[in-house]
Amino acid sequence: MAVHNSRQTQATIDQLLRERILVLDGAMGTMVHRLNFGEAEYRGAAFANTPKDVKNFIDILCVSQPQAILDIHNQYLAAGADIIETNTFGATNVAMHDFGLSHYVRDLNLAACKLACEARDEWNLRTPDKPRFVAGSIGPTNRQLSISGDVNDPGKRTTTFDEMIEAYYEQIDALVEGGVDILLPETAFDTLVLKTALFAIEKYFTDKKIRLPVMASVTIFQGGRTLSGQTVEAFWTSIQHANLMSVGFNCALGPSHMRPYVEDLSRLAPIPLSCYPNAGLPNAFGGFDETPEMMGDVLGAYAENGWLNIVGGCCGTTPPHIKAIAEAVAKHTPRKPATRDGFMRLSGLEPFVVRPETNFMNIGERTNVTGSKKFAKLILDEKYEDAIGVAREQVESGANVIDINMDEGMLDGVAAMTKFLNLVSAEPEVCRVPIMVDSSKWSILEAGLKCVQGKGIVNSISLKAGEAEFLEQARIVRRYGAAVVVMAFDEVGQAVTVEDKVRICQRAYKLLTETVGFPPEDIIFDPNILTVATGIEEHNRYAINFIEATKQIKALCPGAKISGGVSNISFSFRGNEPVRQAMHSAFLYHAVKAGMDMGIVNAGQLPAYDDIPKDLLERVEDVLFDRRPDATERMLEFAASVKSSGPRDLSAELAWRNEPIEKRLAHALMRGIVEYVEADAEEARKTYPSCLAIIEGPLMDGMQQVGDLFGAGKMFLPQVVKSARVMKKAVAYLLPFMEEEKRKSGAVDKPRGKILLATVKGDVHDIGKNIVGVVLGCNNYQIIDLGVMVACDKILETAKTEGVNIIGLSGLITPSLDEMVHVAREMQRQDFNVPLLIGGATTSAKHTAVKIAPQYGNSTVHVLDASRSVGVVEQLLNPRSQADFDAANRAAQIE
Ligand code: THG
Repeated sequence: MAVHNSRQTQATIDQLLRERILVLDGAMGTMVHRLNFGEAEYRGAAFANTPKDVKNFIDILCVSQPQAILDIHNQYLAAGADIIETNTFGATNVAMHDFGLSHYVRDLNLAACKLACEARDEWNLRTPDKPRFVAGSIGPTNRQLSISGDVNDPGKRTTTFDEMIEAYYEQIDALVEGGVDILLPETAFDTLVLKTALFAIEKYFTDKKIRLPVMASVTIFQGGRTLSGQTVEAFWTSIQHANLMSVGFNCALGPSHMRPYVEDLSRLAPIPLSCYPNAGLPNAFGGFDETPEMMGDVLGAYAENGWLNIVGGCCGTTPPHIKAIAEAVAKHTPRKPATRDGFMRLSGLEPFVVRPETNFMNIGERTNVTGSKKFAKLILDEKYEDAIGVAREQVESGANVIDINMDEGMLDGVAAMTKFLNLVSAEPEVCRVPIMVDSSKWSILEAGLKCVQGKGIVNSISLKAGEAEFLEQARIVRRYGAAVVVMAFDEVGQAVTVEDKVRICQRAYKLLTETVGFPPEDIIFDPNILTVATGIEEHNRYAINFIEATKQIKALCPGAKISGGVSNISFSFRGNEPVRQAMHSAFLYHAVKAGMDMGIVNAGQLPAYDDIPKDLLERVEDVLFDRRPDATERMLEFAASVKSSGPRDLSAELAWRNEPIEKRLAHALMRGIVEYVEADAEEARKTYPSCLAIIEGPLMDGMQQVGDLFGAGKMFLPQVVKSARVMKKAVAYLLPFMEEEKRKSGAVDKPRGKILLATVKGDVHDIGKNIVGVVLGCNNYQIIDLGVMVACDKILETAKTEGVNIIGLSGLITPSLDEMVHVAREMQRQDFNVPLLIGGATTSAKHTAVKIAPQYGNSTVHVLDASRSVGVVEQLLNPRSQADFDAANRAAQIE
């Protein structure tokens, strides 16, 4: 077994990275697909009897065709690669489970390492002055943690944080034992999944007392977001805690499309940057067109701009590409990593940076079961959709972060936190802000951390149970990459005096920065905002003490921030909102001047300090600053005379409610707002001739707009999924009326047609297919969804026994295109006469026309996105439009 000197490797790589731009290898899949292996070759002798088909699971070739993989490694090394990747992209339990090979994870990773390391060692002997390295490839798997796999249930997840940790840990263990020099989690499209890989790596390093360089690589799509919706900066913020050798991009886009994002990340990251794009965007046939020269030109220009430290290729690139890229960057000096600015950086889908000039950060308090009766009732009644509305209101009212607390005796806090946060992840307008997980129970805090892809805040830890627990919890928070609120508590209790507040915070600061290595900018002290004007004399100085402690802590603990629960100050005036709000504003005005950086507040309910009526302000400040012995008395007297100023002005937010019904439905679909859709559907029923006319008119028009915006990169997936839910809700509301209409018109109550949907063999992607299923289902078609990785035989057999009217095939990866051609050919051979629909990310009208349609005599139609599926299906099944539609489709395909 390879015994490494990992510290030596790190030092060598660090030195090389300062000297020149390092070259990573190119695609494994592209090279393998050229060899045209069939099922038999994929299986080889070792897997001759494995029950499931393994074709296109390229990792398995490390065992069944080792020489082929070794050859590819050697070709890349000959082309000039400094780093080659093991052929282990899919070699985790999570992904291998689908092939029935869970038990083989370890052996497969070891076999892959053996090949890559053998190639590396041979070249290192041959050219000792050019050291070569092996990076263990760790793929994203086919599971997501930030995105639901089920349009009907946005809170549903196909895996858990802990399951992913376990799966990655197993792979990492085998890769390290197999002798890799670097670990490389790559093609990350859900940051939370990447965080599990980084978490597992850190855990592994700690357990085994070893440390290897780690590169992390993300995949972004047009529009500059990850699949799970994060911007580049938000993504970087989410993983900046991991001790990385480099960060960068791979896959999805060609080099020229990556330009603005490479530039962004280059400006941000204080560590080396990697970039290994595809050879352009996939063409209509799922191939990649950029030549070695083209890629060399673009990447050479990036190098010239000083943006690169590591460069290579992803899908569609070959040894000639790597050679051209290596030559193009050779003459340029490597990028100098950005300097660290020491600002606190948080993220949701978008970044939030606390800069010196950031005035004050609002943390929305209302998503708290102990802080809001309304929210508590919604959660206890399991009305999660409405509870999400509370979060949305906070964000719309200007909350920069939302505080979420599920500490209620009647609740299973861990379950409620998990469920609520998973639902929040499906609401781009809510989860664009960072999350503060608030609980007095550690288990709930940790459950929360497992659900946020952004960089959030833990609220809170403290020294109340002693140093050991405090240190342990701080280390775990750090491993999750969150910032932390530290309450001014110690073993004796809550700090009330200025001296105690300062002493405890200083002690915590020293422990965190010196013992744990916690970055000072990620520490937030809460020196306890306690209630004033209680009638108890000892409470009179609580506001003053907080403000004075804030000044001293800021001076003594450089970089640390100050926060507090602002509404606590005014509990004595419960029920008198105007007085409470005036107290909050006045308190904040002074506390922020003293250095308070953020506060948990009722966002949107803070009057401007200057707008507080002068007589009220005088009495408020008398109380806050303990200016006269009768301050509380006078405040109470005055409070009785202060009336509520009425509800806040919702008119601007709800202006869209005054638009005509069509616009309202489109707005709701586009923004994913479910609240009013039933009322609007009801209203539409009054003016439209039938429910179906509403579905096919304004609702489908709205979906069409969503489809167009998605296609143009102006909306991203979570939003589209939300839109689908609004659609579903509207349709669910209309369905009973439709039945009624049908009964009245004497029509038989049966679905409008049976449609079979399947993701083809070798492919596990199904988000688009599921959306199509929902949209068609909403339109009263009966959907038979066979799921993912469905073999041709099964599709055709089911189609026959079920007597379906249409077959729809879906796929995302390039080999799926060939599989679709195969299915079309089989349909022809077996004399099928139902239309065939083709959809999915790599499919295109062109590929369908040139490669698939010619195989099959009946209508073969490419469907661009889910929003078009209903129109296509309807025209194909309606005897009146069928012939015209088919003729038009054929004419377009011939062209
Ligand atoms: N420090 C830290 N975290 C905290 C607090 C703190 N988390 C919880 C709390 N304190 C901050 N959040 C709130 C939320 C609501 C109210 C006060 C503090 C509040 N609620 C109304 C009330 O109780 O009168 C409820 C009104 C309603 O039901 O609508 O005042 O100090 N780190």
